[in-house]
Amino acid sequence: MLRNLFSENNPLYLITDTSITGLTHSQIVRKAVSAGVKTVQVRDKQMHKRGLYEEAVNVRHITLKHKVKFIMNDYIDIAMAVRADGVHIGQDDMPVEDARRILGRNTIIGVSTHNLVQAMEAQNRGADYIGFGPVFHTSTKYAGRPKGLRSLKNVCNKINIPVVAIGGISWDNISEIMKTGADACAVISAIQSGDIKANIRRLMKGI
Ligand code: TZP
Ligand code: MG
Repeated sequence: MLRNLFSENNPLYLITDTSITGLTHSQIVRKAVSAGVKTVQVRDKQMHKRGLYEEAVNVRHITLKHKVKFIMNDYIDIAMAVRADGVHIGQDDMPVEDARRILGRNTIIGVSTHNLVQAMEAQNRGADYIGFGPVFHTSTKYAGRPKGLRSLKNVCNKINIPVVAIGGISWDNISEIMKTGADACAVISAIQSGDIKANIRRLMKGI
């Protein structure tokens, strides 16, 4: 079941960033969901935990109502408390096996990776999907040198679990991303800079 994580849905994967719009996570999610996004990740490296938990509760209500997948970045406990569909963890977070032991088989675990070795390792350790990037230059976070479309394609060819491309994805390159075999595109600024619904419609046209 988890194998077809993104295929039957819209492959646009929103990651929230409240610093771009000044909106709350749930306000961003509400707009994105009404424009047709089917996977959302709540990501906040600054917010205190109580406030983030309350936002996660709100996002869970919206996403359940609209049958949208809700992935929580970093916080396994918040994900469990609100019954999120999954968590997304990075190279510096706890190993996938330990997250799996806590979360069980039915919770999606995604792992950020930046090269094929990390991607293979995440797959072998039991991740349900990997994020791979940054594919293109991004100003949203310091994410190292862009990996480019060729390495994305190579990872997609060699990895059996879904691959979510990330980093600098916008309406003018999203079709190239999808041609590499990526299963989904994670987008921050190209959705949240300006009119969220219009940006989503434009991105969806490019897929
Ligand atoms: N991980 C790798 S690149 C990135 C993250 C969180 C930021 C992507 O943001 P944008 O604005 O879509 O380039
Ligand atoms: Mg993390």
